[in-house]
Amino acid sequence: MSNLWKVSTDRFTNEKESIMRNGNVYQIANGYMGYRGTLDEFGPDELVGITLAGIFDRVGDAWREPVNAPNGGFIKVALDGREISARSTTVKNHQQSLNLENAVFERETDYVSQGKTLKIKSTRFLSADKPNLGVIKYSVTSNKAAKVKISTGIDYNIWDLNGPHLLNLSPKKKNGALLVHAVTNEASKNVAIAEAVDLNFGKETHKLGNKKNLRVISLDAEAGKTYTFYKYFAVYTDNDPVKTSVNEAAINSVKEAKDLGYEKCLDKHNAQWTKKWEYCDVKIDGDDEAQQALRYSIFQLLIVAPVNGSKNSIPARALSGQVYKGAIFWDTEMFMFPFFLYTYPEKAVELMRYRIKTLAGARRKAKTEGVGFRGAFYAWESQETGDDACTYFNIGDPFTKRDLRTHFRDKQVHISGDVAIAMWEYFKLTGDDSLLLEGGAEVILECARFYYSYAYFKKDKNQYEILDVIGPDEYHERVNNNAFTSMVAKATFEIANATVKYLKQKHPGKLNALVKKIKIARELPLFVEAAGLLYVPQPDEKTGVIEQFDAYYKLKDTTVEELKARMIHPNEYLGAGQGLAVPTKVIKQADVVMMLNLFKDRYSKEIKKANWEYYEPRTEHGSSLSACAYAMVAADIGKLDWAYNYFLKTAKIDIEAKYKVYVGTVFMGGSHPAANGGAWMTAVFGFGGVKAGEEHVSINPRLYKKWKNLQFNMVYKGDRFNIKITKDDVAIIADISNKRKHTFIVSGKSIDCAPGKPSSIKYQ
Ligand code: IFM
Repeated sequence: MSNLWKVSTDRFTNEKESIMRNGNVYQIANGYMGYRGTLDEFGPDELVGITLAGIFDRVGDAWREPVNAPNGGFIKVALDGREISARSTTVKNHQQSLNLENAVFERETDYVSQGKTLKIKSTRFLSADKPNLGVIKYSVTSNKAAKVKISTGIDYNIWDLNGPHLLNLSPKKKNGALLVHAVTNEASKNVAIAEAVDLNFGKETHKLGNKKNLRVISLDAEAGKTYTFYKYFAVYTDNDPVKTSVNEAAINSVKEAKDLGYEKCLDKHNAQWTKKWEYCDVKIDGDDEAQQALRYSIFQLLIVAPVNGSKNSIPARALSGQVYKGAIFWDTEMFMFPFFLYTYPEKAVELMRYRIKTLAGARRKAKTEGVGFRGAFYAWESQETGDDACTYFNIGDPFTKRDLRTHFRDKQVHISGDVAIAMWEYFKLTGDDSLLLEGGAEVILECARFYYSYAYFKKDKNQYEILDVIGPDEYHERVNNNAFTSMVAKATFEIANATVKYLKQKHPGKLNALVKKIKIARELPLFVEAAGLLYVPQPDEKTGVIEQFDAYYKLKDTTVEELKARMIHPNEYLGAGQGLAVPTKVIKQADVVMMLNLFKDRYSKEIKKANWEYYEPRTEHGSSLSACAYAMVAADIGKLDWAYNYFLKTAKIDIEAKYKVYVGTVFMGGSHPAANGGAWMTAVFGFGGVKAGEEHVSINPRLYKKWKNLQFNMVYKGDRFNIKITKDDVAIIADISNKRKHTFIVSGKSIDCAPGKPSSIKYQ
């Protein structure tokens, strides 16, 4: 593989599905917005999307989803009066690429029209330095003298799944900048996009019409001469802390960028990217395929990391569009958060602040869901307020087109514990208690409170049970004693107890104030009792297998293949009321295996092996979250070939883009940041065998045979380390700026890593 920092193609396939998939593969983003990897001249038919983070809207009864902004990157050329587009003009050559080093998208296309060849070249990036800003360099060259017309500006024909979200779209030209202002349908939030160009050829006129605010540049192009211009666009909404108005902010932003110039904007952007990769890259020596897939996965996470101070989180389909309502699921805490926690804690904290911000919504959900509960029941699909965007009928039946009742929203209660676990991990691994004090402790106690009110106490058994839930395996709804969920609930009680203990010692005044504020004093001893008496299904004494939920063993044993052979429609959903998997043991995704990975220290290798071997043939992997759990546990139990295959499956999901695009009647064509996080976890936790705890970091390497070495950086308790694992040893370099010495335990051998001192230890 030639360049492991690039993803590229030299083909344009004029077919909607390919354009859709490429839109995901080549997307760029900067945490504030995503820009799909579409061509400059494209519009809503080609699914151009500039999806904004953290601003949502609803139209009528349709699903609430993130707002897509008008496209300030629009550029279309006409050659001798004929419009040029990859959809309608002969494409002689086409190349497009995504540079993973700095999230820069480039395309170069040679078009043939009326006997002339027109070369279009463009380069675009969304600034990592100024998150509201997008920058484009664009050039045209005709091989023969020609009349060239370049129409560029803002296209406010917007691709929406459930829109239109922007009303009163009003175009303007002000002091040389183009502007489109609009308000969101539901909350009347202001959204503005401005555009400016730096251009020194042709004659410019202003043109409005067909939902476009354009400048049209006409020129008599000389044969073979390249005409280049620079374009800046900026998006502002009421979510931004603007001093004047969103209009002013957007216009000022593009003017400033234009004054600074393309190269300087790019330099600043690149400097941010250098820092990102310095923290987050993972090097695999000896396996280019794995290296590229993993780097691409890391890239996917980096482009959607929330902007500092935004208190935003990462949606399950990132910023690749409005799929899954742009909502935040457990995907973030369980699959993406570990990557940020170990490499880029300033982003991890943002993800947690989002959960603090949405605690009120989680409280509302607890009160109103089912019979009404106490505490915090986090939204299954969370948007900006934390109220649940998940509907009770969340999947459509492709046969009848009727909506199917699903219980994701009301019964997938493990979500609250997933949040509490991440909150506590942040404290444990950073040693920074400020997050606990700014609301994290409150989140944890409210999650424990929720589970206490959800649990049943069975007097005859003297145990608490968590009944009527959905575990990660969504094909089996409303089950009792799901091992994963119960274990997460138990851990939540333990974490709540540990939080109280810690605050009592270190911040007694703050603890008292919190206990008073949320009136929880009477419940605290109950959490201690529940942590001890909560029932979690245990491994069978003979087989070691843990029953996924009560009476799972009574279901029909069949194979995934047999089940799939019975499908009538390629998109039919296997769960909900009547799905094919419901009466069988076939599960959608890792469930018990997910639990064994999450709580890896609590189970022996034998138990992990028994369960992995039992559940693996029964898992359909109908969710992109599944493969990495099987990969990590496989690595843990020494099934390295299996681990590797599952690793590639999770790591290649978005670079290969072969995923299904419909489940039931729901469009799912977006990217998969949870699987991307799973790829990083499999490399570092799985093959690297890294686990950071309260006292030390342990490393139990199990390098894959193809890999000569695995190298990565990590942060622990605020200090940075570079770790290189070879076949025989582990070399650790503690950064010179580290504040203190830390203990690493490599395959059972303890090693003290002092600032600036390289240490190496043989593990074979
Ligand atoms: O959170 C997941 C869930 O586990 C399976 N269905 C898709 C969701 C979003 O990725």
